[in-house]
Amino acid sequence: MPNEPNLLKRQDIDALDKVEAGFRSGPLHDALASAPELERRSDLDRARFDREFRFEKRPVVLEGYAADWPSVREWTFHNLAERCADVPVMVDSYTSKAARKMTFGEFVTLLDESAGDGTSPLYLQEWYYQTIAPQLAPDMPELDIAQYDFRRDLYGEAASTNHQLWIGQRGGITRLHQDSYSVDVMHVQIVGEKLWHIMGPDAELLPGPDGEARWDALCASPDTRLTRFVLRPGDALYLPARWFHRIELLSDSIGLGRKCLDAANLRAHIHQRVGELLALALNPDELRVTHSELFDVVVTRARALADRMNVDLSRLRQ
Ligand SMILES: O=C(O)CCC(=O)C(=O)O
Repeated sequence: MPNEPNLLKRQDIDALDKVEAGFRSGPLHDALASAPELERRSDLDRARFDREFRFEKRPVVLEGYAADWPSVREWTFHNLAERCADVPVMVDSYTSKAARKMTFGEFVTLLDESAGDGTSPLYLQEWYYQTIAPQLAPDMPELDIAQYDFRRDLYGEAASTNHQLWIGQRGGITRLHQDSYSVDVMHVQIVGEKLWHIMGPDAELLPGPDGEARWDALCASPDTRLTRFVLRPGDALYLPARWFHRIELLSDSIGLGRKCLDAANLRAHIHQRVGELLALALNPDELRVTHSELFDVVVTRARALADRMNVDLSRLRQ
């Protein structure tokens, strides 16, 4: 432990298991109930949002901001299943042992059959639906507050519209993490409710004198800025780059995640992207061993980016 001053920023599976265990029992779990609630605002237009939150890098829930979206007004698991019956999806993709392919129709049938049977909740995480189920896109119109997303200028239209749906059963969890590449998170709740715990980018998990992780210190430290809130249908969340977040489904739930690159974070974004590509190009064998869980993800992301940017991987220049 003394050599691991900040478990929160470690990426390996053991460290992530310890972090998750801290959320389930012990001092962190006990303190979470009294964490302050995130500010909720229903009076923000784009200019005010920019001024009071984005330029200040302050998270906020924009209450009811997407309440008139067709998806928020009309979607149910079953009407989605009728519209996407044969679309292939990868369920529980975040848990390598549980990950499995099925059609969206089969996924919804499985949700019905397994509800309340005591098995692990099913979660279709990070579903990039736009290319495979484009019929859903008009139900989730662009947010005007997200127009600052610089990825369109950097990578082109297709690469910038990689929004994801998160569809799962009550009890499903997305573990504490930070999004890569210094992008802001925008998340719209469509169906059901989700509990979010967020922590500032400077959150530190320092060992105490006995060498054990001091979870209680995590709650008390102002740098951590541990905050909680429930996202309800029609709510939109703005979470600035590098904030940690952990999500728990309070009911069966559908949410839309989209990322925004703030031009203010461009330097950090490019640095991380280029760093990752250089590591892949120059050090693949070692990375495969030291980052076995992450390696394939990074390669897949790099391939998707090349594809969306029309990069011919068999050529050096074009
Ligand atoms: O809703 C979830 O389970 C996770 C969402 C998330 O991590 C995101 O939108 O960045």
